[in-house]
Amino acid sequence: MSELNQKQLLELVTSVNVAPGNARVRALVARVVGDLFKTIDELDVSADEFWKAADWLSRLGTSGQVGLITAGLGFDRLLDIRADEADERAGRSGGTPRAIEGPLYVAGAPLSKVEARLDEGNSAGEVFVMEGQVRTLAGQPVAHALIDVWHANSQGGYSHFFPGLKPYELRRRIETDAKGHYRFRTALPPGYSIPPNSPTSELFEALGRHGHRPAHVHFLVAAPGQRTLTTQVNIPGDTYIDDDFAFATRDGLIVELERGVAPAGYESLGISAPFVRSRFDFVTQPAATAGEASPAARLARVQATAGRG
Ligand code: MBD
Ligand code: FE
Repeated sequence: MSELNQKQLLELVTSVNVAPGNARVRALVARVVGDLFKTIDELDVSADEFWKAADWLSRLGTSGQVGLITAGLGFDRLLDIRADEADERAGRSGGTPRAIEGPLYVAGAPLSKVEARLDEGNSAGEVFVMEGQVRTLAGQPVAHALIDVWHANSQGGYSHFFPGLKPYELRRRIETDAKGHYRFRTALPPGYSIPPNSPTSELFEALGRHGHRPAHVHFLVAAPGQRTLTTQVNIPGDTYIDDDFAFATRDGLIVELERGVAPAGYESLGISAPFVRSRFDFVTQPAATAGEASPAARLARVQATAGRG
């Protein structure tokens, strides 16, 4: 092959092909590779630095922590900001704000009607009940909405990602009643921290950043004809409530806690002593397309559209 300068190399890398390939992928790769070539040149990246980064990426991939890095570097929130901007341009507003899904969702949690216990009797932490209604923008109840809820245990760990939890522990799907009502019992969660001694912690240490999220509970709320809502609520009083490593906390998503609520009426959730309650209604927008009403989380969405570029 002939001698090449940097510019000629980039030109070649982004143009050689034996088939058209996928135009969108080609455009994105050309842009990203071009930006990286430029970064390497302008910041005078050494070969050792480059291969150290490549090794980190390989280890990140095998660790399954790519989603922690996307969240911690702001990409997940960026996509939400862009979705909010697109909504504003389209004149769509109102309802419960969206908040990032995060990397720790697992599809297929056990399904119950109207109420559920997420903690499976494993009651470390304060007894916490969240209850409310799913409503439309016009205030109508959303009958038989599906609420997928998941959160961390008292150690800040999520089932399927952290040792010592049962499959689907602290994960449930709850179908609301005809009036859109739901309620669940669980243990009031603490915050989350990125795993120590991991590719993720290596990067955050090098950036001089912490890897903590304030206490939160995740939701995916879906119903026919309604736009699927991915959101999170935050528990007030957490040190990191305004300093989330994933930049995902939002106004309107910090719940109020009522402490010392009398147990009467909560017997079916195994409650016989005062507990902590939060009332929270989810308000969903009308779906503009059938796809918007799909109950699929982000991974299932991309898998469903795989091959469409
Ligand atoms: C979490 O629990 C989380 O919600 C996000 C967004 C990133 C890492 C851990
Ligand atoms: Fe989380």
